[in-house]
Amino acid sequence: MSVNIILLGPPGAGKGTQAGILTQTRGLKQLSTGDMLRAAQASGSEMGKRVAEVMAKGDLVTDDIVIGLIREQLEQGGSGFIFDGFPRTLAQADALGHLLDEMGQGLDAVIELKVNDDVLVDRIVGRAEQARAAGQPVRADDNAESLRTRLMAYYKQTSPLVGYYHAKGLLRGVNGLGEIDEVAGDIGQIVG
Ligand code: B4P
Repeated sequence: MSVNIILLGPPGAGKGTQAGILTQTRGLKQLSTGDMLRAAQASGSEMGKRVAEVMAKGDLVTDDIVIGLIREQLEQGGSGFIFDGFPRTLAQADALGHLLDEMGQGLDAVIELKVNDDVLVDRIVGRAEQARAAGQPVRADDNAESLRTRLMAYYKQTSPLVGYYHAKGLLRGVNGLGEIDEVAGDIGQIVG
């Protein structure tokens, strides 16, 4: 049976990590707006150039751009999606609801990964240090200053989605502080 799931949580909560695991274990299709935006930048497209500075600072990209990216993916059809880092605003959440409605589909669960700020900072700084040590490129937004902006954007613009989805009976909280496998196990119990 295919399910549509949202992974919600602050930067570094492990949304991308857990979405990757779900694609392997459940065959769900990962729709990561962060990855799509980074791919647009890497391609040198006009849109990629427009979002580069916003993302490097840690601010949210405009709703119309990210909703457009998700619409393109959903128009290709299918079911069994894992929305990774989308929606991040109430406008995006409303748009997703309409897009799924049009496809005759809905959401099965919204999984909130709960991690405290200290751990988020350690993880993101750790990822930057690991990349540097391996001679790999460091994400432009993986630095202390951008992270502060990313956290502020989360608490101001994205955290209202917790109440929004709770009211719809879809919200499931998961402790994101455990080892990656432990968190995956808890998510697996929800996804079924
Ligand atoms: P994203 O790409 O979505 O990145 P993120 O929220 O910062 O990280 P995520 O939670 O996926 O953490 P990860 O698994 O990588 O967004 C980047 C930017 O794109 C945004 O700031 C914004 O500018 C833009 N954007 C994206 N979507 C948008 C939208 N819808 N609207 C507007 N703008 C949008 O994990 C981080 C690190 O922690 C990794 O090193 C990982 O290995 C480690 N880790 C994960 N789980 C762990 C665990 N359990 N224990 C220990 N370490 C763990």
